[in-house]
Amino acid sequence: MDERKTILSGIQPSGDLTLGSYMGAMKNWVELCNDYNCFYCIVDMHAITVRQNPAELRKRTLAQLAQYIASGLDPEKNTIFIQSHVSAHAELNWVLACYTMFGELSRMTQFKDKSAKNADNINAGLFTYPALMAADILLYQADLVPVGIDQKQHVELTRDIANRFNGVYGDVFTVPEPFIPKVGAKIMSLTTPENKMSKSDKDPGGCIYLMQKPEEIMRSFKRAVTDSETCVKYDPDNKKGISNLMTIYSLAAGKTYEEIENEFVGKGYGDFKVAVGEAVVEMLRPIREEAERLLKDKAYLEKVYRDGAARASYVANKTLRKVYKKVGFVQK
Ligand code: ATP
Ligand code: LTN
Repeated sequence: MDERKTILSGIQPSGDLTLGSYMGAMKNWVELCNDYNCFYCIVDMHAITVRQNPAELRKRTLAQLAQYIASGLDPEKNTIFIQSHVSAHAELNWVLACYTMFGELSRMTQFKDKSAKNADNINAGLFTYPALMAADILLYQADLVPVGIDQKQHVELTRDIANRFNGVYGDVFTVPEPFIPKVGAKIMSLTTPENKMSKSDKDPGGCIYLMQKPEEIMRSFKRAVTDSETCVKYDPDNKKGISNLMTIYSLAAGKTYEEIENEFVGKGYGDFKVAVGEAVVEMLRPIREEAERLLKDKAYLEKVYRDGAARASYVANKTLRKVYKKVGFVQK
C-alpha cells in the first residue's frame, strides 16, 4: 500500500500559463512531486464556464500538458491527466452539487469576479463551478491541494462539502487542506499591480507567459509599473509594483527580500527591472525549450494523457462507487 499522502491540483486551459500559475502553483507541484502521491490535471471542463474557441482550447490543453512535464512533473511518477477524460468528475459533480448550498456558492469571490467580467454569459456552470472543483479533489481522497491564495476559498468550501457529506454517511472523503506558498501566493500584474496576474487578462503586457521569448519577457519587465520613489524596498501596501517585482526576483533568483534590498542600494529601478527580467528569462528558458520539444512529439503526449486517465479513472471510480452506494443508488 502507498503510505504517502495524496496531492491533487489543476489549472484551467483558459489561456496560456503565466508566471502567476507557475509561482503560485506549479513550482510547488514540482517540489512536492517526489514525496507525495500526486495527481495533476488540466481542468478543461472548468475552462468552458467561460466561452472558449474549440480549436484553441484543444491546442492549449496539449500545450499545457507539455508545460507541466517540462516544468519537472515526471509522468512516470505523477498521474497527469485531462479532466474530461475521467468521467467520474462530471458524475461526482452532480452528487456534490446536491450537497452544496446556493448561499455558499453566492459568496464565492471568483464567481462574482468572473460574472462581472462576463456579464453576457453568467451561466449555471460558472455558478456551480466549486462543486466540480470539490469533485476533482475528493475523488482522489487528496490530503493537500497546492494552489495560489485566490483558490483558498474554493478549497475551504470543498472541506465544508466533504464534512457535510461525511456527517451524513460516515467517513467517505478525506478532508483536504489548502497548501499555499509563503512567497508567491499572489503574483500581481506588471501593468496594474493592484490586480492578480491572470492568464485570461485582456492586457498581455501585465502577464509573463511561460512560453514567451526572452526579448518579450525583457520588454514587459522594462515596462513594469513602479512608483515615483527610487528605492528597492519590500512594502506591499505602499509599493505594490516594486514589491511584486521583488517577489518574482526572490523566487526566480533564490534571494531573500533583504538580500535584494542590499543588492540595489544606490541603484535605479532600471537596473533592478533588468535583473528581474534576466532572472525570469533564465528560470523559464529550460521549461520553454523542453515544452517546445515535447509539443512536436504528439505520440508521446498522447501516451501520457491516456496512461494518466487510466490511472486516475481507477482511483476516481473507486470513490464514486462508494458515494453512489452511500446515497442509495442501486448497484449496476
Ligand atoms: P483565469 O484567468 O482563467 O481565471 P488564472 O490565471 O487566474 O486563470 P488559474 O487557472 O485560475 O489561473 O489558476 C491556476 C493556479 O495558479 C491556481 O492554483 C491559482 O491559485 C494559481 N494562480 C493563478 N494566478 C496566480 C497568481 N497571479 N499568483 C499566484 N498564483 C496564481
Ligand atoms: N478553480 C481553480 C482550478 C481548479 C483546481 C481544481 C485547483 C479546478 N479544479 C482542483 C485545485 C484543485 C482555478 O480557477 N484556478
